[in-house]
Amino acid sequence: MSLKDPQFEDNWKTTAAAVDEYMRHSLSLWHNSRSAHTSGENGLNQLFKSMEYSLLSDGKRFRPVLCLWTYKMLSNEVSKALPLAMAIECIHCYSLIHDDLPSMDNDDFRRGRPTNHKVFGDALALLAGNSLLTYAFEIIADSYFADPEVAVKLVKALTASAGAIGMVGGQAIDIDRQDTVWTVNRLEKLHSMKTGALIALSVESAGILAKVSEQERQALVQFGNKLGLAFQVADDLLDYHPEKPEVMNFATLLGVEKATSYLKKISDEAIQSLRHLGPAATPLVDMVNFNFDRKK
Ligand code: GRG
Repeated sequence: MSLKDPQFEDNWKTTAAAVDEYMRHSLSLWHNSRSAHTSGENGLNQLFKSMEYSLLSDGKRFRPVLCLWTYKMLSNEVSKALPLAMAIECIHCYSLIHDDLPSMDNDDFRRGRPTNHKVFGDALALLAGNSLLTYAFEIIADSYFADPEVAVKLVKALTASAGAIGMVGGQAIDIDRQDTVWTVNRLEKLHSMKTGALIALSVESAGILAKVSEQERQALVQFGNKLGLAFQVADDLLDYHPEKPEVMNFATLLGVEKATSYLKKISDEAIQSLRHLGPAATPLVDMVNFNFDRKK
């Protein structure tokens, strides 16, 4: 399966376009509802522009699409999960803005254009990341307040995945690079936290919204963890440059051939973990296969 498969490409593009449309509309409503605060305040206007610059830029929307397809598999509709999918993309975008900063990876380009701090400066980029993170929780509260139990469970899942025992913790391990011996187990741990947690969250949170049983939720988490790791291994293979190998890269550690077999193994395991769901899980199986073949 790849984006060259017309049916898959159509489904992906349609879902990603719905996410983009929803995010554009919601952000604009949100911005307008705060116009009393922003009028005449250049700093605030710049902050909103900086948030918009990153959130509405040209990403794959892997996490929101995964969240929406999981929710659709469980409940046969998608619209209720759109705010959740947007909240997850807000957290993802904040992490990319902060990861690109000079004090982290110091990158100049992201999603085919200059990084947020290159356009708005380091300080505003930091604030745009902070605002996108808090905005994610405002979206959850505003959209799911009618079902407080679901809203609280979502907040708990989001904080666990995004915080110190999830993505931020993974980033902390990542920046502590000195005299460290990297094994496959340690790389798995690092990447399961740094990249995998938000991908697993995209699946698990859809389950929470659909009110699945605890047993089903655990099965979704297991699938999400496998897919999250597979996403990072695919990323490492795409990012591997033998002339300047990165130490924390599965392809550097294992070699390209073994890293590809490892990716195949965890992709197969991810697909196996969906077997009990039957044909309803086909879109998620397609996503695993898409990740295996992806070129960006
Ligand atoms: C700074 C708190 C903090 C966390 C940073 C996610 C992350 C943690 C850093 C990103 C570094 C990176 C490039 C990791 C590799 C995997 C990854 C998350 C790639 C970017 O995600 P994609 O490919 O990007 O889904 P798009 O742009 O398509 O959304």
